[in-house]
Amino acid sequence: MAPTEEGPGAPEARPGPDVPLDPTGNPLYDAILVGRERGDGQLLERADGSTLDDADFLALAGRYANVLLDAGVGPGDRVAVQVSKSPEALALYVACVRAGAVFLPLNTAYTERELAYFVGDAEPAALVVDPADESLGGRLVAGTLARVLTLGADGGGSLAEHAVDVDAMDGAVPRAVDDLAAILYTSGTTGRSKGAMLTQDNLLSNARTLVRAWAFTPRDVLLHALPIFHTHGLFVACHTTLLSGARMIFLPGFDVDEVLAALPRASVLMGVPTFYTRLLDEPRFERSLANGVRLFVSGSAPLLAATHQAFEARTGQRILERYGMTETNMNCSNPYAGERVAGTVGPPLPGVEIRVRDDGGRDVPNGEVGTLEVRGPNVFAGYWRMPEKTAEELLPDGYFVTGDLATVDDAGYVTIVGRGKDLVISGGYNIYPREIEMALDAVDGVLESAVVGAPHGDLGEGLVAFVVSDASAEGRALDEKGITRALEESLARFKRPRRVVLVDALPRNTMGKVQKAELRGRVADVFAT
Ligand code: MCA
Ligand code: AMP
Repeated sequence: MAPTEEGPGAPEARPGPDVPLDPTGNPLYDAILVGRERGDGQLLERADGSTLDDADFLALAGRYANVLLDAGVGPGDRVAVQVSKSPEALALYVACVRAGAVFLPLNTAYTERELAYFVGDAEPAALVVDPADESLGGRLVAGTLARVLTLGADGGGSLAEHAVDVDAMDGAVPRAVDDLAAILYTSGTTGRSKGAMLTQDNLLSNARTLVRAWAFTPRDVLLHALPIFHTHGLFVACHTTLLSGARMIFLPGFDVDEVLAALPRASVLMGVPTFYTRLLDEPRFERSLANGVRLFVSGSAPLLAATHQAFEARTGQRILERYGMTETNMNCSNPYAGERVAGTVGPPLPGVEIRVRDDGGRDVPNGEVGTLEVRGPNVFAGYWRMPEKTAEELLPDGYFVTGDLATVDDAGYVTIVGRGKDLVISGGYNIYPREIEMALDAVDGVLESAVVGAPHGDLGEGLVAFVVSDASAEGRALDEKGITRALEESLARFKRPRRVVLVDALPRNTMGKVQKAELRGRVADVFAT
């Protein structure tokens, strides 16, 4: 399907000139400057009501950028960051852009063992962690030249201390559009995480497309309750705001009381489906609270049509569902003006091409299921130091194989009907069962395991592990609690199974492959209340 100039219902709002008053030669930073010049000078409001304006934010990012340069971070060097969400953490992202560095955000839930893999693989020139984790940071970079800096949720730490002594960077380090701006790790079916390399243009082109498609203007106030270590919270939410001159209410996370209190001051909410089910579970969430919100966006996981309908019944508003990936940013979106069809993710965004193919690589007709492939300026540059994996998923003609199963209808709307890849999405976090199975199999007394997702009212899917104990490991009585405890060191909390079922054997087909569909059937109701 060819790209369209305009998305369906694309609004009149235009981003305006692309060059700031004082261009720096760093396209992403110049776009942020243009955006901020368009606004009213305010950037965000914190949960406690205090505010941060553009001038202070940009000056802070400029000082952080010089601290990074002084720490030996050069253009193209990775800066790995595992810190709490805060305006200062966002300034650190912008500092990396200005310093020409490659921003590498890490989930705050990751354990030392998980972090060791990312740091070893990415070889960052600097690692920024919470002040309480300074010695952990030291262990992670031991034997390398990488510098450890700290940044706390309150903005304190060694980054801030060094920043006092330096001037703000004048402008930014020039970059080309195909230079890397970020690496985001995404797990894979083999259990080994892959670093998706995102260029300046990948991020910029998609952000500009979204600003236009979702009609962002400087009058918007985005209620930001997502984490900022993933594409959704960092690029989709922050870039649309930064580039359009809009403002944010910047909350540390999704706390239903804080969200309900802030909603009347917001014009846009972006969230994973769990945000919407949690709001609907809350009797205080009344239509009047949503009256000033012009756009509710959902993504990162399937939004049940029932949730879409219940939300409309409660608020009179139709959630706009969109579809993206770490490797591609956003690919498809229901229209801003036009019909938002529940259960679909809408047509491809302007500039994005899609095709749906069968296992033999042939295009399937509309209405038939196949693997979704996407192409466009949003598609990443490949996996960090994994040329073979890149070649498997990024085809010679530029299409990226998403691994999602989809249909397209005659109006061009895409429906994600399933996943060809063995993936569970829990509360918007992707979990690849292979990684969990590898951790389980390493537990003393476990012979083998299989992990599946089961429907979960709050999280969409919850993890269930089937475990076969090793009969030869005498005296090792395995139980659910012991197994879960044994995973504490190796896996972040959100990746630990919520149920462990001990079985004598795993069901296998004649080829010896574990029949996960059968296992899913066994636990379809396990989280039903
Ligand atoms: C927290 N826990 C979880 C999850 N989050 N367990 C499984 N799945 C999760 N997603 C753990 C906590 O550690 C805690 O453990 C227990 O579950 C209950 O925590 P609770 O307080 O209920 O959770 P929360 O802190 O309120 O978090 C739930 C959440 C959060 C708000 C849904 O997970 C979240 O913000 N998710 C958004 C993820 C996201 O941004 N995804 C975008 C990826 P214990 O009980 O032991 O203390 S980007 C992407 O996918 C693409 C590009 C796209 O299209 O956007
Ligand atoms: P990630 O690799 O973390 O960026 O997650 C990307 C995956 O999330 C996609 O390949 C889809 O499987 C899933 N996803 C994202 N948005 C949606 C959506 N609106 N509906 C269904 N699945 C989605």
